[in-house]
Amino acid sequence: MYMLTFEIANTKKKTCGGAGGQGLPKFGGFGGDGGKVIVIAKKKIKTLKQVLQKYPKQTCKASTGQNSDKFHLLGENGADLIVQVPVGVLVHKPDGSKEDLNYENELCVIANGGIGGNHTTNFLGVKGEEKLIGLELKLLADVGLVGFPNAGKSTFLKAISKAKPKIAAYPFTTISPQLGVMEYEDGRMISVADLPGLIEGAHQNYGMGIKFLRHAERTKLLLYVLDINPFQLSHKYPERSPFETLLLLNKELDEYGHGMLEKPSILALNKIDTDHSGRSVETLTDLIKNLPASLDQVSEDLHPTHLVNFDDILTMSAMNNRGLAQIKDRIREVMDVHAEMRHSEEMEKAKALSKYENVHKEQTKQQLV
Ligand SMILES: Nc1nc2c(ncn2[C@@H]2O[C@H](COP(=O)(O)OP(=O)(O)OP(=O)(O)O)[C@@H](O)[C@H]2O)c(=O)[nH]1
Ligand SMILES: [Mg+2]
Repeated sequence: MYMLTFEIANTKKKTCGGAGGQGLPKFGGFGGDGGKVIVIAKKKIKTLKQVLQKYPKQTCKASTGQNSDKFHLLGENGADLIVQVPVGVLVHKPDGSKEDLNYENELCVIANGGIGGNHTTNFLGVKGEEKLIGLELKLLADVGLVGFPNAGKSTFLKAISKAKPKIAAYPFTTISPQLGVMEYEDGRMISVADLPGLIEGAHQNYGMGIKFLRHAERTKLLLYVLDINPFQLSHKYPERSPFETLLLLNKELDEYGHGMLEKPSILALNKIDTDHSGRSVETLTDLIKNLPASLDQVSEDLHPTHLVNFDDILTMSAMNNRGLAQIKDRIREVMDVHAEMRHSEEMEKAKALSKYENVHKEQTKQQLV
């Protein structure tokens, strides 16, 4: 027999797999093995609440292996306990490792059942493993907001949706992802996830933004929010120019991997209301547009290995609602262009595959003739 507990948000739950069935020493009969506990991703399951509803009891059991008896010397194996979870679940395992279930039918065996009684176990059924797991559903938002602390991500979310995130003039105001929905005049809706700020060294586990980046993995577009003013996290950190901050952000996302830099992306230069002469925005935009040549303006340790290639660079004052309509429109356009491109690529692949299959069929036919 084995057990697993899963923790969903703040809910804890235990489930048990089956024990191995008893053997029958007199006739050398083997007990069946206990069932496994398996977690499988299914599109039809939308929320973790559904998982909880399916398993309302504190403890759920998978089947025990059948005992061996005179008429069935080989006891049947116990049925597996198959826990269906939404696609995008992250399974936290007891050893601290995590497993992503990002696709339909992707599964993960949590623990094996106990083996059925046989000569090696004195014909006694063995207990299965006991496991404690956590299930976490990664957010599914269309757009992810990434940026350093204090850049104005939450201010942007508040301005473009009905969400009411906390906003304050100190870093790490947002400590957990926040969701909002942008509505367009024609009824189209695009969801936006505001994520806790990233800091330099985030990929080495500094700060807490990195652990929330997984919520950006499934987004279709990243909106980089950058304060056009210099940023200094604390006296322990050097003051960074906005250009340096952008490069550091790029570097952190690059180190994180998971295709972050390949995602469609827009850069929003925020707080333009503080740039009275307009010169800061101009200088910064020039530096960004002149990448990679402009890298020689900053020290080498700030150079990202791969540079992000923005679909667009726009300016805004999230606080004063300036530039937001344009950003909203561009988000939609860029998302649609990329969706169209992905669609055409898939069609091309499907076409190439069917051509290959036809040629292959033709060749096989000729060989048979
Ligand atoms: N002047 C000006 N201030 C802004 C603007 N946008 C945001 N702010 C201010 O910047 C500060 C930080 O804003 P937040 O929206 O909390 O920043 P954040 O990026 O969510 O920060 P974290 O949650 O710490 O990652 C707040 O004091 C905001 O009022 C802007 O367009 N102009
Ligand atoms: Mg915030």
